[in-house]
Amino acid sequence: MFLALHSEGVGVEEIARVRETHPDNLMARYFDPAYYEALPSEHRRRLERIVATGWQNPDSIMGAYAMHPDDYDLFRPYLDKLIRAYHHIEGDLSQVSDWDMGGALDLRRIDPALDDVSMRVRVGRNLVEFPLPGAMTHADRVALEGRMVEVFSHLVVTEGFGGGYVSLTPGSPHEISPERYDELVAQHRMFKDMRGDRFLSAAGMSADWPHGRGMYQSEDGGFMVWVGEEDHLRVMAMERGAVLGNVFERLRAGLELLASHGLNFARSASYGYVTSCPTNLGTGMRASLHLPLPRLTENGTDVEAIKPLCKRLGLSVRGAGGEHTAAGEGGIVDISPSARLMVTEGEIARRLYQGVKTLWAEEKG
Ligand code: CIR
Repeated sequence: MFLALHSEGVGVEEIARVRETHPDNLMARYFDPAYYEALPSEHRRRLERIVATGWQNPDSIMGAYAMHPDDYDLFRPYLDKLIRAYHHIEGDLSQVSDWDMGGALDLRRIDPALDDVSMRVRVGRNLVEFPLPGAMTHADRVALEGRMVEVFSHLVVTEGFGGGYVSLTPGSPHEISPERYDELVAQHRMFKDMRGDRFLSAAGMSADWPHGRGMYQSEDGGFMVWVGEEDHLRVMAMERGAVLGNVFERLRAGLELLASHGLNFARSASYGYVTSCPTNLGTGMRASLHLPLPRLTENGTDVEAIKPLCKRLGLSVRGAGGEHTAAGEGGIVDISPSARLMVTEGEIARRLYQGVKTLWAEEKG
């Protein structure tokens, strides 16, 4: 086990083996034993924890999770290689935040029939004052939740928000029953038991489950904040309708409100918002919507069929039920712009709109 990495050098051999067997594992591909050996021992210990998920799960595509907000600076000579390879970035790297979408992005302008589309935008955010979830202690997790309960008490009395917070922490005044939790998971509103995810678990992110975990939900259910999952916060807005810009705007306003109550989100000039997983760096954003494409997906039986076209459009596509699922009834697929880094929030919104336009034209033939 890598956990026995307190003796010098253990683990390096494991990583070399993974590099041979799994060349797509970016952690292993770029791991440089000379760089690792040259680090002060305290930093070697820190790096070992970052890469543990990747050699314990050789089929990882990234294989690393940051443990502290400053890891991306401290281990830049190594992590920068993984980040650039994953995000396909050469040359200067900088990230600015800009939510300007250049319009309302009303899907009815593409087709009046697109008036009841399920749209969801989420971002990962982490607070500067805590270690990232993989390195949090039980006390950190409880303290983070306590901090957020205080912030949510303001949202609950803010017009346009309202709602309430539910907790999984045993004994919390906000604790919900296991049945209610299962219901929220089934509705895709609450996150699954993290212990079921071997990638997160190897990184220590499922530790102390279910302590410090919970969710805020607005009165109308359109704005939510997950606490204590892969990032300290997963902030999201969702809506059924036609105006894509409204969902982005709601999320932006919600983030601003959270910040106005003293939350300080970790950021890096090069990599934007700091997230546990290097794949989410930049905007930390995943913006998706459900689009019925029965013709292009052979009545929903073949999501693979549209992958090449989606790739050309810079979109990721998956079944409506999540990764590795078939398309839903009527050929409904989930599409989202793939880029997170070196792209603005507004540009992600425009790419999603443009993607719908192109796919819809193809579908209608
Ligand atoms: C991996 O490296 O494969 C996992 N830690 C998950 C990476 C992020 N997931 C994704 O892009 N679907």
